Amino acid sequence: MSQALIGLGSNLGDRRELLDAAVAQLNATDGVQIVHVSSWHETRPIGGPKSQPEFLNGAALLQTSLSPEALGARLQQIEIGLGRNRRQRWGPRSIDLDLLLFDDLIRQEPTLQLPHPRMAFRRFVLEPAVEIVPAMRHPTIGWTVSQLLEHLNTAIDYVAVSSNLCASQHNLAAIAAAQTGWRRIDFHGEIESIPIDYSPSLTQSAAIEFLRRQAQLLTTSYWRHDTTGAVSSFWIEDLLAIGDVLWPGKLNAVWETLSEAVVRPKLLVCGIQTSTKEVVIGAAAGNPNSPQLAADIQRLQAIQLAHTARAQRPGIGPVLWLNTQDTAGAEVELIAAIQAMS
Ligand code: PH2
Ligand code: MG
Ligand code: MG
Repeated sequence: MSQALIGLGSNLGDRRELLDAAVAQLNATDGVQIVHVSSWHETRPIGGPKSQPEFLNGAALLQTSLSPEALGARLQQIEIGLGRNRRQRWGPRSIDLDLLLFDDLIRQEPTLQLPHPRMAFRRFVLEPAVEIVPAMRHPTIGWTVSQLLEHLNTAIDYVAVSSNLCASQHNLAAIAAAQTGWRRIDFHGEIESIPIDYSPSLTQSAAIEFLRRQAQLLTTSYWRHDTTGAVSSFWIEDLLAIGDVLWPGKLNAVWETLSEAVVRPKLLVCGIQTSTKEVVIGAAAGNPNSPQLAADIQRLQAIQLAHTARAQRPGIGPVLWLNTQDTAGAEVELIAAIQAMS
């Protein structure tokens, strides 16, 4: 038997009746028993068309002998039976049933993503979920549902837009700042868009100097007399990922002396490195005929891997993963994620 956490939402028709019907149909499914259902929460619509109706959101814990694929298919079947049609992403819907957690499974497939990729920063998901499964753990972030919600309630308003976003981090940080009214923090170094535009001429001592300057921009004392939040067009661990590959242990040793005073992002925004194409373009932009190109590409790939490993390690908190090929889509995702936290 597995435990599955489901998110429920409705903003069309008799929302309460539709949600209750979905729960009843789930419970009547062979191999599924409902264990707990949260109360229904009235929530502001996040993303999608303007002036769509308010949502009613909830969460349900169920016990199941079904596979995650079979449960996902059953959720869709119930959605269709209750009049759901998928005309528009994040558009109004009679019923939305999302598989949030399935035991501690981690799956990254087009048809099945576990945990749900946006659950960790959505208040409309976490507030109902904490009523029924406060101690259920998010398997990649490593925090419980209760800790995730506590994070939204207490973390300093600071969004870090990683420079692994292939130079779109500046635009995205500007959009996030405009959306929130928060201050922008830009780092104007010689290596603005690390690690994609990583320059082989970066020395260890320059990297340490940049790390110190970035840390200074992010010290808690910087926030002390200021009530608004901030958005940075870098993540301080961008540099550490370069260090992991080029000078193992060296930047980390410096970071240990600085890290305590540095504000951690409430939300980290990172690019998903889907192919090596970006790497090749980034490297070739410098010198397409360089005999060093193959070695540079290999190093860049290692830096990207180190970067992803850092962003995925437990304790980092919620991460919004963006497709670096889809700039317009990334903006929409980022705005919605920031709204979903408030
Ligand atoms: N679902 C979405 C997008 N926006 N907003 C609220 N308040 N509640 C939702 O369930 C919701 C949303 C995509 O599934
Ligand atoms: Mg949904
Ligand atoms: Mg859905």
